[in-house]
Amino acid sequence: MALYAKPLQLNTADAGFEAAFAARLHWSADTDAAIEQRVADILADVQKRGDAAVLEYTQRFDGLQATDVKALEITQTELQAALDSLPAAQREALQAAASRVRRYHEAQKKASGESWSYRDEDGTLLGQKVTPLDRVGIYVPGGKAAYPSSVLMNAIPAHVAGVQDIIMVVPTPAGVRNPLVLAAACVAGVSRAFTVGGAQAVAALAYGTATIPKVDKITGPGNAYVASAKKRVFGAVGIDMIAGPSEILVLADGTTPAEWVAMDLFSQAEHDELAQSILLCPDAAYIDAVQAAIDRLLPEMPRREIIAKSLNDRGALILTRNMEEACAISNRIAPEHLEVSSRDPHRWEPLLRHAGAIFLGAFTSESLGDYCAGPNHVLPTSGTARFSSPLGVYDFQKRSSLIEVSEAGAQPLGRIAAELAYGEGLQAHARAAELRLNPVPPMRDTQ
Ligand code: HSO
Ligand code: ZN
Repeated sequence: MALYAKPLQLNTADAGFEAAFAARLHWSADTDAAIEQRVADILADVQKRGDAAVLEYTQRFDGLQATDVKALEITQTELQAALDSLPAAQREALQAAASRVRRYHEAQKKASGESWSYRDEDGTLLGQKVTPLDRVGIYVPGGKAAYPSSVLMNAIPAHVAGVQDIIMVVPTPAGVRNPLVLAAACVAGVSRAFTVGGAQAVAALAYGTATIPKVDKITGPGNAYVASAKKRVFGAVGIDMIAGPSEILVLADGTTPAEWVAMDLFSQAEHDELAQSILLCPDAAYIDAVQAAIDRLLPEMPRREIIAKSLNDRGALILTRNMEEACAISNRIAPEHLEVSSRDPHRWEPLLRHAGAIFLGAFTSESLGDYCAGPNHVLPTSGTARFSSPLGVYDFQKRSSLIEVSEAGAQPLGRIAAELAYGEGLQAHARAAELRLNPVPPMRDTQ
């Protein structure tokens, strides 16, 4: 069978554009009822039987034989040994990526993650105190999609935020550990790691067992079981997001070599058959050149089967009337990754409002952002960039309001509060405010 990748070609000037565009974008997050039920059972069982249940599921699903969950812990010595035994080039790349990601998140903390306060003229203090979460759990997928880069992207912002305990869980089928994942955990400052995965790992982190500590928030991607488990434990603990398939949108003015853009589309498509790669461009000849580059380059790609399926089922090359229209369509899609592959990216950037990450200019391939530019690669998918943000230091912090009312400040505030409290029929509220007035007024009836 000939292998080809022909993303759907659309033209915004065609009458059928809107319908074809909507159909191509559509992705259903429908969950499977059987998975939901199994996950609910596993969560309840781990909550009830703790370590014993974790051990049983780990044996059953991952074929890991152990007599006790303690034996599933990866020690700091083992994490360090994994780092030490990497080939030097890989170790250096991991460390270089980690330090750039750390620097970016430190800047993020400085810009928006610090406590602040101000005083009224009468001395009353108002402010916001920012504190890190005490303990977080990081889920790292095993198997096909075991990404050491995702260990960095989850653990480093937690570490920068000041989280004391970062607990990593990673499924380890048949006990085969991924040395790059362990090395990344070491570099990123993970405190403890367990070779446990699936819904049972999420349950252990959410409820705690004798061996695995209960955390305050669980972050990190996972399969359908993990996603379902995270949704169910939300409330008992915080979660980051439920990620859909990965996406890239390239907005091109036709000045970037077509091979570069074709490879950027491939780089997202190779993640997953459900991944979505879209090109928006006002130049029909350039769209043909990208399609020709796809035809030329695909046969060389080891993951060509996945790439082809992703591009054929979900990809699109869209001819627009002009760059302004391309920007407007990009805003409607609100893509996870948006490349502005243009000679003049700063001309278009002000028009772009909704995207997880915006990559400006021909040299900024998404893959640089995936690994080492600095910003986080855990990004909102499926249009959720309309209302949410990349994973960041702020996801590992929380805020408390601070109020200190001076005696002078209690006078005007007491009168305002009492008036509103009587209006709400809440006399104790009114009196609590009035007792601090000088002189204390007589008590009123509520109206
Ligand atoms: N593009 C992926 C992240 C990743 N890429 C990890 C390579 N490794 C989701 O944003
Ligand atoms: Zn990627």
